Amino acid sequence: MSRAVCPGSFDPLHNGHVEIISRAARLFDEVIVAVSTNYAKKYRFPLGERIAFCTGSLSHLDGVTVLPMGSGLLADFCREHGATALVKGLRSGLDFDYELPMATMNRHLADVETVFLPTGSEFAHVSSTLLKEVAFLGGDVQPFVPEAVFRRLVPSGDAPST
Ligand code: COD
Repeated sequence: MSRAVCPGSFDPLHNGHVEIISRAARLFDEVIVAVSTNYAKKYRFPLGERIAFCTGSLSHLDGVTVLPMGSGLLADFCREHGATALVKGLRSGLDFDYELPMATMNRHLADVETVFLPTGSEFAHVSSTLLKEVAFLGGDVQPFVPEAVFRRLVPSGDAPST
């Protein structure tokens, strides 16, 4: 039984995340989506809502569960849940430079391997931070987020007229 963790803030979940988690679910028997809480970080959406976005938008995927990660080490979370791999999406070389030291550290801490999946080109420019800014300024983010997230990012639920 292979078990992997897809970690993130998911503040909020977007379709780039969903795509990577879907692909991870094809590679591993079980995938745990671990939603982080870093008390030094300011989130737009509280943990319960970030978990609800993930649970609601990933329910069609077999073998995928959503759990809070807590505020400790991701390596400890992997050990506690018997996961031997982490799955991360890579949008660019910048992501790789940021992720590589963490991958090496997580292997050192818990003997957990990191599997990098290249992002689909349609999501290579997407991040939670950018979507929050574009939505706040009235841009159309509907193509990039699940419906439930769209309704919270754009409270009227309508795409802005262009
Ligand atoms: N397309 C595909 N994948 C994407 C995209 C996209 N457009 N955007 C993001 N992703 C993937 C990336 O793999 C990313 O890692 C993941 O989705 C989650 O993205 P975010 O932005 O929600 O999450 P982050 O980057 O804020 O999450 C960081 C972690 C929670 C993974 C990190 O802070 C962590 O490991 N924290 C635990 C503390 C710890 O152990 N620290 C020591 C590390 S060695």
